[in-house]
Amino acid sequence: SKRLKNLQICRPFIYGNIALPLGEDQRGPDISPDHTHSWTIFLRGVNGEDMSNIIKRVVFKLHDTYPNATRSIEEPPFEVTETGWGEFEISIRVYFVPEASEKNVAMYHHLKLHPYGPEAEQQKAEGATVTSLQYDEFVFNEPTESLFEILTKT
Ligand code: SLL
Repeated sequence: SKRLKNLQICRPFIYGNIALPLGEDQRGPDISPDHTHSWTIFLRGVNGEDMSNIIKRVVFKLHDTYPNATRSIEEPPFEVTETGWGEFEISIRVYFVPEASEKNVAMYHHLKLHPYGPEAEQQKAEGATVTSLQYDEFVFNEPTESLFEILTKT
């Protein structure tokens, strides 16, 4: 559809991971004995919205040590939960709904499992959840009329 000149629309979002040390009681037979953490990588709106009005699919590319390392998530919530032992870089590629006529965008997130910094010792002792989040914005320059309608619809 037609593009709206001299207009820019931004949509903030959050992406990142949470991780939790695996307790002995959580280790089922299907969890490898060398795995130390369970973690979730996700992308969502700043207020927890799923953003599926503008996002068609999010592809998370995990480390090659994972089976089927490319995880394509076609429906919200756009997230992957796994267990593992190591930190690595996750590539995240976002595909927008066809109405948007926007190119996909890629970003990277360093999966964080281990606490560090001033609170690290206490967090380790408590087995606390580790969180690593980043704020970013999708910037749509001269959006299509259809994308504009989607974004301004209440
Ligand atoms: C490195 N940082 O660069 C390391 C890689 C890989 C993590 C860490 C195992 C998954 C599985 C897992 O946690 N991989 O067993 O399926 O060399």
